[in-house]
Amino acid sequence: MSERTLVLIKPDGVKRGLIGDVIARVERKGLKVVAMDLRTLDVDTAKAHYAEHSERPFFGELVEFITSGPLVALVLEGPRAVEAFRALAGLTDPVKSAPGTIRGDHALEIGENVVHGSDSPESAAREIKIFFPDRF
Ligand code: IDP
Repeated sequence: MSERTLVLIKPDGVKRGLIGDVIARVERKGLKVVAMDLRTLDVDTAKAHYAEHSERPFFGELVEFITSGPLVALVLEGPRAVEAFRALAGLTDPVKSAPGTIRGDHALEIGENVVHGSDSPESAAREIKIFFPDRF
């Protein structure tokens, strides 16, 4: 059974030239890229994407960061794609993330952890609708 997940290569990842590295890991794993777009988010889209964090103290910072420059939005497809990409990404805190994961290899700060991946198939469906409203 195939599943879809929404992945973002966040502005820090794009700025640091990590688009190719992230996509190479995804493809090496066997996940398929079925949509891809480089864009800079407006504040409303960023707030909608991170709505579940709206009451958190770091929400303002999060929205400011994710709108700070171009990001790459991807839809990946494959068996257990949500879980498969989260395993590639590593933990939210890059310092606690194992070497060999995207965050474990490339980041030190929670706020600048290179990638986003949906945390459940339900979140994936919601997030894919935000980023690619007409595609799926
Ligand atoms: P996830 O991206 O690993 O699913 P979430 O808990 O959904 O992690 O948090 C969303 C994003 O918010 C994280 O990727 C991280 O960049 C940022 N974030 C989470 N906790 C903090 C924090 O305590 N300070 C600053 N940013 C945070």
